[in-house]
Amino acid sequence: MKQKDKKKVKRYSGRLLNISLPDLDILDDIKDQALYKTARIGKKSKISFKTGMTLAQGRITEIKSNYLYIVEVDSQFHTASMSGRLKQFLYQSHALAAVGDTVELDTSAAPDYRIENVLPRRNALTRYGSGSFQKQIVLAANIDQVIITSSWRMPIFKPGLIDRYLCIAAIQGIKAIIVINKIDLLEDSKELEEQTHYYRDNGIPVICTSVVTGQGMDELKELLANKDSVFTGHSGTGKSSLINYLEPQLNLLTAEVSDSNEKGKHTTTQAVLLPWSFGGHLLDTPGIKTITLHSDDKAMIPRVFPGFESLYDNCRFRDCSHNHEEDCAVLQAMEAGQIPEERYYSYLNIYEDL
Ligand SMILES: Nc1nc2c(ncn2[C@@H]2O[C@H](COP(=O)(O)OP(=O)(O)OP(=O)(O)O)[C@@H](O)[C@H]2O)c(=O)[nH]1
Ligand SMILES: [Mg+2]
Ligand SMILES: [Zn+2]
Repeated sequence: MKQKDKKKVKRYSGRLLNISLPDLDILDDIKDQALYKTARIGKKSKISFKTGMTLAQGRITEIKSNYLYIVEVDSQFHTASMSGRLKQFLYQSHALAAVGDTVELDTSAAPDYRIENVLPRRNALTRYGSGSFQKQIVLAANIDQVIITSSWRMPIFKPGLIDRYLCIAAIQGIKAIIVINKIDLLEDSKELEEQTHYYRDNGIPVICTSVVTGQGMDELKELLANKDSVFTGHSGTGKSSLINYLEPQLNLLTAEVSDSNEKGKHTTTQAVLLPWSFGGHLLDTPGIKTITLHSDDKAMIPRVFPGFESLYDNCRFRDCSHNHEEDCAVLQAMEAGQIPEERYYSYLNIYEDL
């Protein structure tokens, strides 16, 4: 609206009469307190003036739209909306809440459920949009481990993406497990050993699985039991297939990988938190092409890249980027053959990308 047009808009000047506003004393009580007055907006969103609520604690299992969520309370699933107060104060965080968040649900007006509080997160698996404005995307909150799912062939094993995921997990303090699926397509076990021993040597579990032969499935199940795990990785690597194998009644949608370009069809489109019958939860997620780290995390990469933690302290410079510096323990380890060149260049690739 132009400035001069604005003047033409007439304000309603009458007074509102005969409106009864019950139960406003409580507002005065709280709003006059010095503590409320000086609180920051983020904090105010945590203070509710509603009365007569019945709050139940639950967990977000699925996000239907910006403001509509599925919340599990004692194994019952409810569709719930976000309270206006949270919408107003949390909108800057792009996503009001993430799958896995613990929330307080007002059940007093059932079946109209409302999320009245999002409780603080224990952790969050986060990635960032590419582009200069790095929008935060929370994949999951309050989880125990991330299952980095790759396939040996169809699509071909790409350790570079695994390295990225391992860095993200390390920065966010979440345990990571590497799954190499479709191991029935393996022809040369020496090649597999060459590509994976580095991770095992550095204490990262690597499990080779196949839903065709059942190889490795017991081992995988053991690691998943009684934990909350997020399955992530390229489209078509078999995330949904692995889950279906372990929990057939879930019957998740899967689709063949294209023969010509070895690309998955992005079959899973929603991240949904589901319970395992053997304890714990799973989160199947849509396959993604690449993952971007936040530029603020750049300084962490030389320290958290798999296998670098123990070497980092031996570099001469405290902020060594393991690139050109003198007396760099990582460069020395690579020259001595302790770090495969491929892993080192994968590190440089991630580091220089930021
Ligand atoms: N040979 C072989 N094929 C498999 C195996 N696991 C899955 N597949 C096939 O791989 C294709 C893709 O599997 P999905 O489970 O849909 O893959 P996804 O990772 O969930 O893919 P998105 O949902 O697109 O991210 C399907 O045709 C599966 O039958 C395996 O162990 N061996
Ligand atoms: Mg899937
Ligand atoms: Zn160094």
